Amino acid sequence: MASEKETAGSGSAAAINGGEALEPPKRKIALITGITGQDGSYLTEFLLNKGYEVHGLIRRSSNFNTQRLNHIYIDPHNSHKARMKLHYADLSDASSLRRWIDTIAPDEVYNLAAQSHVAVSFEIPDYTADVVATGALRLLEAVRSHIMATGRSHIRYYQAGSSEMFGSTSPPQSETSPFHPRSPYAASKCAAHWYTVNYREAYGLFACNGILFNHESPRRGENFVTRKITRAVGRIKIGLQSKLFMGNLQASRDWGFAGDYVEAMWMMLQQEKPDDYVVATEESHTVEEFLEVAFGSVGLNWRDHVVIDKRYFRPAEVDNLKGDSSKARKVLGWKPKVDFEQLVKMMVDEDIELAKREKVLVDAGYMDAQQQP
Ligand code: NDP
Ligand code: GDR
Repeated sequence: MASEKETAGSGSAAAINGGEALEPPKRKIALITGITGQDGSYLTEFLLNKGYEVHGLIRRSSNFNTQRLNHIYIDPHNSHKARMKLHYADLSDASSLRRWIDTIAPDEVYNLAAQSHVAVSFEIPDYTADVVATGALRLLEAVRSHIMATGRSHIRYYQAGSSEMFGSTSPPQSETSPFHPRSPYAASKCAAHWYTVNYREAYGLFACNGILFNHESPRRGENFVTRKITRAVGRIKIGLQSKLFMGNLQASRDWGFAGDYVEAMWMMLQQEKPDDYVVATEESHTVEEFLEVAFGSVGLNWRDHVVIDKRYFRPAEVDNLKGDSSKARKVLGWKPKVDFEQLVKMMVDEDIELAKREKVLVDAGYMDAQQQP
């Protein structure tokens, strides 16, 4: 949790200059869409630590969707302490986006919201395009009209792009590799990428595309392959399940740690000029290798538990992603701190602890072993 004494910018809070007290530097204000997601939660922690005031747009759901933020949430009634504020909005609702941009008047806007599951995008293509592609356009337009109305032209915009845009283009993929999307999700991310480039070129908006390769963490959604595996490892080790149903094990991904990747997002917006950057570890592993390391780390053999189920294969697959992030390393000075083995171990360790807590509930009769909280 950030210290309340920290402030954005480089100066101290109340510098004295020749006996004259200066105004404390104003906090920078960030607006994050998708704040309740994996990256949103890490980015919020990162920005709070830098002294920012962080506003997040959350969508209405029938259950609370703020689990990943609970540990940093401070009741807004404690307004002098609460530096993270949440507001209802939706990427499918242009009026809500414009209203909050006008009200919050952010310095930096991070567009992380998305229907982010590739396989699900084949099931709900129309909705995926609306949120991922047109949603980004709505937000860019809200920022542009806010600048036109207020003259606040210093606003900076980050668009969450994806290695999925490269699709079937051979590795290593860099900023100059062609896009060949293989899903409605990836095609929508390509549209969002080009909307962002267009707003930069047409209106001079400080807008950056981060082309991020897969990044994971103990906060990863449970239906992405890494977390699905580490959740199963935890539950199998503790005796709550025995089988794990999987799809294509030969796909290869460049997996990094989400905590490292949100720093690159911020770094992009601190440069003199807006640009697009690939962010990747430059190491690729198959899903099978992930299984091997994750099960192996707790003395299990994945072959004793994994069952291949055709339903998890996709109509079109992305076979091999491995990024070339030399531009981000050179220009931003970014590099990953967590390697593949450390990432897998971090996720397995957390999911073993989670499974132990589930076991207590199962043994007490409060939970069915099949059920996951
Ligand atoms: P998550 O799926 O964890 O989070 C997505 C976020 O978007 C959630 O906060 C979700 O809200 C929100 N959201 C979904 N639909 C809407 C909507 N209609 N209006 C407003 N908010 C909405 O994704 P990640 O954190 O993993 O990824 C962040 C971004 O980066 C996404 O755009 C993703 O496509 C992109 N990306 C991710 C990579 C990765 O490996 N993680 C790699 C490259 C790009 P709710 O909590 O209510 O569901
Ligand atoms: P991806 O992530 O599609 O790369 O998109 P995901 O973890 O879903 O799949 C990675 C690879 O694993 C294979 N796979 C399975 N995937 C899932 N989800 N479930 C399974 O049971 C399974 N078995 C095998 C997949 O076929 C695929 O090849 C993620 C998302 O975060 C996107 O939002 C982001 O843009 C990209 O990463 C970069």
